[in-house]
Amino acid sequence: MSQAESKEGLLAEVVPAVLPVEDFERGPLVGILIGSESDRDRLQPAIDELNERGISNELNVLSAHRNPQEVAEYSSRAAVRGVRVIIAAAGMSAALPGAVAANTDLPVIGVPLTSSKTVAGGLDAILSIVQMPPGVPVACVSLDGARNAAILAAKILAQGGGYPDAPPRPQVVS
Ligand code: AIR
Repeated sequence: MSQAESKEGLLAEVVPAVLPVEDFERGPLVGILIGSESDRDRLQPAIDELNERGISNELNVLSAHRNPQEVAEYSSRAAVRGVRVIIAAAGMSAALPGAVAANTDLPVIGVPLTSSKTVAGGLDAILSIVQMPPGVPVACVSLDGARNAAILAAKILAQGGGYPDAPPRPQVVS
């Protein structure tokens, strides 16, 4: 097999300016970002929902304000790693979903979070996520709506044939 026919060769042709081939590491279908370690518990319902549906996921702690370069790097590499949806959650001045969307064409689902430090009960985070400028959309679920973000991610994946082989969901019999 020639270099051009190999996975590395094809990748180098498709994304030469985005990512050195040696840095390529396969990622999950859903990438979850949180702005702080203090947000972790509020995102657990999203992880539980994705796991129950058999959807691969990863969680990274990256703040739009404290780690802006890492956020840009993660976001710009996500698609080529195989990530198909990004869930970004933050409290207070929640720039994270927007900062992610500025660096990727993948769909971004924002989760506004309550925070012990908020002065606005979470409305600050909601407005930060909802009020994106024209041309850079992010979806926004309800305050602390981590589970809904995961369900929405599953629906997005189902549209593109990216839905993995998952065990059947338990049927609710009423
Ligand atoms: N945050 C962190 N960087 C930017 C923002 N908006 C958010 C976190 C968390 C809140 O600030 O998402 O909800 C408080 O973070 P910490 O680390 O001080 O507990």
